[in-house]
Amino acid sequence: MTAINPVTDLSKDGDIAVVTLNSPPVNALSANVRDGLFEAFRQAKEDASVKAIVLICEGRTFIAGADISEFGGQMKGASLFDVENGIEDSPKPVIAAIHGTALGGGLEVALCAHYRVAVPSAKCGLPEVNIGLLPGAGGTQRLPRIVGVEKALEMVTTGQHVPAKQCFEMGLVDELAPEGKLKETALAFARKCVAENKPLKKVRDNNAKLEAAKGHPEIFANFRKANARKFRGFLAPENNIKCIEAAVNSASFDEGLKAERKLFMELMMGEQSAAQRYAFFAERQANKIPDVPDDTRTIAIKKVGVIGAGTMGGGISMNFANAGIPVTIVEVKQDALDRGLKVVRGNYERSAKGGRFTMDDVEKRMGLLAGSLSLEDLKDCDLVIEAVFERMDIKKDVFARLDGIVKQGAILATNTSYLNVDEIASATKRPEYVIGLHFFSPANVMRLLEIVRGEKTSKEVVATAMKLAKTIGKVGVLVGVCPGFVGNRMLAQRTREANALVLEGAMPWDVDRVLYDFGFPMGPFAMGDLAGLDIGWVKEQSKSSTLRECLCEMDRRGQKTGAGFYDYDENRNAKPSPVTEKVIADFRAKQGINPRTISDDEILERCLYPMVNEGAKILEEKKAIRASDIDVVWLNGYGFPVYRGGPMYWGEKVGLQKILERMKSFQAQMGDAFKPSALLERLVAEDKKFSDIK
Ligand code: T1G
Repeated sequence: MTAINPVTDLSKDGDIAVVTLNSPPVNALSANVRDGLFEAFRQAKEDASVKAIVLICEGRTFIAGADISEFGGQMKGASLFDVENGIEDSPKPVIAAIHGTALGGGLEVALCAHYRVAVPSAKCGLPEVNIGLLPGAGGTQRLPRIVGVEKALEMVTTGQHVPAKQCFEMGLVDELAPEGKLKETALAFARKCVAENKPLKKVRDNNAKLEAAKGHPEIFANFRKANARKFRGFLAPENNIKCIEAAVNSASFDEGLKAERKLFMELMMGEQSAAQRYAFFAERQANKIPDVPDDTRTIAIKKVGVIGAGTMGGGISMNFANAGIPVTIVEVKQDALDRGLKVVRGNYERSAKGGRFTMDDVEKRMGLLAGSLSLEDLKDCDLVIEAVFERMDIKKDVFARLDGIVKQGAILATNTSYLNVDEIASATKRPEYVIGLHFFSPANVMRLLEIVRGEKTSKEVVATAMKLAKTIGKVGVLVGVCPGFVGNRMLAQRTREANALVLEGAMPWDVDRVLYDFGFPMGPFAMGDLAGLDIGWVKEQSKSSTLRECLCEMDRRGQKTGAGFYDYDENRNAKPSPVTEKVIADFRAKQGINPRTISDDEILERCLYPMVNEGAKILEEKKAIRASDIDVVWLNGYGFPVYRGGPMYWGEKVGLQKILERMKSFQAQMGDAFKPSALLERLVAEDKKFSDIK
């Protein structure tokens, strides 16, 4: 065994060389890894006794891509192209042995090997699009040569991780190894290549699947059309598509490579990829809690109780069933329980119909959900989550009862979206075991989980909740107790301004258009119609005191009634409503408001700058650990466009000085709702950014 460098070993098993990488956490192609690979393959090729070469990785995964943390800096060491050419030009068979994930540059390196062996649990993908890039080391030119143009388009624009079995069926993997037998299988495969003098097939030379797509531009036109909505605002998907087009239309592999390089650099030098790479690390940074070390003891969550089988309770329960954790769902009435479980089954069956999993999986998941009408059935749960009505008295009563029923050492969690978790905890004798788990509706879909740390919540419970978030596939962000925590507290700023702008002269569809064009999936008024304008509305108490009340009183309660702020056709397509226009005109008249024309710029500034300012207040009050956590909340819970990084990242790009000045000017015109936070003032005075806050 020769240590080529700290992360690369070269050894021999008979006449087969084995190049082993061991560069935690994911064997990313850092300078060290590239240098090690380049040198190891050089030596293995020079060694006359070596007849074939196996590339394998230690640790949790095969190479998971280029080292994203190196981007933007001066690249040192061997280039990835040097490494790839050194492998592809080898006169001896090279076999890549894949476990875990072969992603991005990792799959690109594997595609330069002559053959690929993988265990069934492995996955392959080119997920660069998720960080605003594209496979810039030949991936867009080699992948379609194996899997065909249509599948390549899907893989590079979704970044999907394709299971090894599918890769094998597509020819991306040449042999599946039994789990735990990857190295032996790869060595045997290498020996077979030598014994049978197997051809050293280079993926780059295989053009058959490209030929089939030549002269069919409709493949790309149809793909663009089918995905226009999903790719809206993003630059990377289009550049990925162009690369695949170049593979089909270029006269040679090298010409296609040149096109790929140009399209890659366009993205690498752009703002979107910088924002998306920031978002990638921000999501992982959110797992780090300064006073809760990684090795903090956690509580094993083997059995979960959920109180409430409504939309939230059912959605929450599905997350645990999906992770194989049994759930007891408690309701007060049998019909509510039955209805809730029926909705859950319906959700699962829709996913099965969509091919996401089998009907077998539906039964497995449903088998993990038990219904009950008694809290007593929760006594041996490790975690109980209440999703009952948003009223403090009801929640405190539930917690007091749970405290007397559920075993000691179990966690009692509230799904409240803004109530005071400390006050809820005060209803129990175990406040250190009380925490907020704020799921976002639909709870089985939305990735964000605001984890609300109470004053007395123990470190073990915090660590358990953060770990549980990952187990159930959520993005957990630790937040502090305050009205609306982080997400809804900032949303309140935007909602207030959106409504004010409509009273002052904008139309709901103006505000929605500006925020939609900014990159949100929909604006606040369309969102209101979708959710229903009558949430929390009480007919008997309604006094036409807001536009919402006026519309609800007219039974214009949103999409469900065919009209709200917008009018809807039978396919729920929205269009601006003359009825709403009149309601607004009458309402302004009653309020003595003389409408004025409001620019798109003012709409955007009035909706977003107060959010940035509120985020600064949240940081001041230590209700979030870092500005990037606030961005993670908005990226994963509210559809903030990831290519803008999140409200705090975007605010820094706009310039804190400019935001401060505009906030002061709004404050002078419209009052203290725009009063700049002390932190914003200080950062501007010191010419610092949110990321400078320690
Ligand atoms: N570069 C640097 N660090 C990375 C990394 C990467 N590619 N991938 C993960 N990490 C770090 C991550 O920040 C975290 O650090 C730790 O590893 C565990 O990650 C030329 C240009 C592999 C599926 O986009 O999808 O190749 O927080 O928490 O949930 O064409 O990481 O522990 O300090 O996510 O088990 C393409 C990105 C790059 C893959 C594992 N590759 N990574 O998930 O662990 S661009 C990617 C992932 C490229 C080429 C192009 C996931 C994972 P820390 P984790 P996980």
